[in-house]
Amino acid sequence: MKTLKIAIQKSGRLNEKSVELLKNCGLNFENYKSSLISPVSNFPLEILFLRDDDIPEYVQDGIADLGIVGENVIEETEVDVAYLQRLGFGKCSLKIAVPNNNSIATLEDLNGKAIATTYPVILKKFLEEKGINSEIRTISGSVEISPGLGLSDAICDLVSTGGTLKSNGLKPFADVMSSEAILISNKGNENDDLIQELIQRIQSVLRAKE
Ligand code: PRT
Ligand code: ZN
Repeated sequence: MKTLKIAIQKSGRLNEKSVELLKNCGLNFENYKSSLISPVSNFPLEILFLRDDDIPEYVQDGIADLGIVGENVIEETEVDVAYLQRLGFGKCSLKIAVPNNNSIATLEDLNGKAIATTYPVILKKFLEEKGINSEIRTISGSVEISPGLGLSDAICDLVSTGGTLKSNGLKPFADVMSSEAILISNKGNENDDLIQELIQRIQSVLRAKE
């Protein structure tokens, strides 16, 4: 019999909620922090624990049949996957933020300015749509300190409570995208019986939470 594979985040903001959702679906598995793969004992499914950045490509390439990952990561990796279900956790927004005491008042003011981000693909599309010509500085983390260091005029980063922006003297300026965790599958496999069975279970868990 066929066994499905679902990729979820190994550790980080989406791990706990992803595990909880699958457990609430009645799936029995060990959640060993050290292992990469955990078999489910009462459903033909294996759970792959991965870095979130790798999940969209694993699903696109069919190494995993399903994945749970933030919409922001899917959009940034530009993969071709099927969006099956929004999951209602991991909610955040990708925003452009500027230093509090700054003369940037309109989007046009970002012309010629440097924006630091870990989301260059999404930011580039946004700026192109708005007809704004900024310099995108791609960095791998700690984006919020870059204006203070003189490395950029603005940043584009994920925001949930807004506390990180505030404590770095920044204020939200423009919304680029909103995001939450999403269940994705390899395109063309959406109607597979086992996948449909899992979607049904996930939807009833979500409905029970409403
Ligand atoms: O190790 P791995 O690569 O798997 O994880 P990661 O470190 O890349 O990602 P992780 O665990 O930080 O986030 C996973 C996903 O959670 C993201 O891709 C988003 O979809 C979602 N998410 C929800 C967030 C946030 N909220 C969030 N607030 N991801 C990151 N943040 C960061 C943000 O970058 C900023 O540094 O939290 C800070 C801002 O938070 P506030 O509350 O101060 O606004
Ligand atoms: Zn990551």
